[in-house]
Amino acid sequence: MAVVLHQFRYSHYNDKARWALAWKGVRHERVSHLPGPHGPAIERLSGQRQTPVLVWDGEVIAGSGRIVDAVEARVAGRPLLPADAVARAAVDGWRREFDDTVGPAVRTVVFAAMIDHGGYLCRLFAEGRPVLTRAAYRAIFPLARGRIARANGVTDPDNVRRCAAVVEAAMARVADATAATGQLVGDAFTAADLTAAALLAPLVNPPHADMNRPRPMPPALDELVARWQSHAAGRWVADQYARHRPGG
Ligand SMILES: N[C@@H](CCC(=O)N[C@@H](CS)C(=O)NCC(=O)O)C(=O)O
Repeated sequence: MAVVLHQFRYSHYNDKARWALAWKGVRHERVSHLPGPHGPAIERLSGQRQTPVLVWDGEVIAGSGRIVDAVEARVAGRPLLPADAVARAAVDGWRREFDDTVGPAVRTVVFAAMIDHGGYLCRLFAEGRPVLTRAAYRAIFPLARGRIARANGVTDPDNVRRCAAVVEAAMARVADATAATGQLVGDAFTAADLTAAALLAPLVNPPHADMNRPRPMPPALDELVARWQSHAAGRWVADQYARHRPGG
């Protein structure tokens, strides 16, 4: 079995895919792409430009939700989707809301706190690359800054405020929904918890090697993380990583 995950480091949609693979114990290779230059290679591979893309024995699966479903379908045991139809509909509802609305809002709020710190962004994006690649990436970053800002919704302050409100509401809902059993649906870990915890992780910087961004962070990002780490939903995210995320 050959499984290859094409990914970005520290990316929350990518962490959904990494989490599903880890949860099911799927051995895989990871190919980290540089945001920006990744486009042509990912497009050749999958016909679109976003990561994550999983290649499983030659089959190309693009998109974190499709990857979670593919891993669930291929690997028995440790189910992420409940058999019960009502519980399954509830899991699907959480997944839809987080994939379509909360995930993009989290990205905007986090990028707004670091877009003016090119050195830090380049460090995040290019971590683990040869020194010359990192230097070249840093040198071209000022030219790419505008496009990165637009792509992540941070050029319009009204949009940043709207996304902050989406994040507030999502954190309140998660805190409320998990208060009774510790999970979003029923009392077992499901794809709803995996999706919500991974997509909220950039707000919390959970102590897991895949999502714990290097320090020191830009001051605005430090403040954002400190605020959400102490919120009930932020503690829930950290707890999901500690209890349900296998590996480092
Ligand atoms: N709906 C997609 C969203 C994936 C996504 O937003 N990927 C971002 C990284 S977190 C990306 O590849 N952005 C680069 C681009 O759009 O060119 C999924 O669930 O996988």
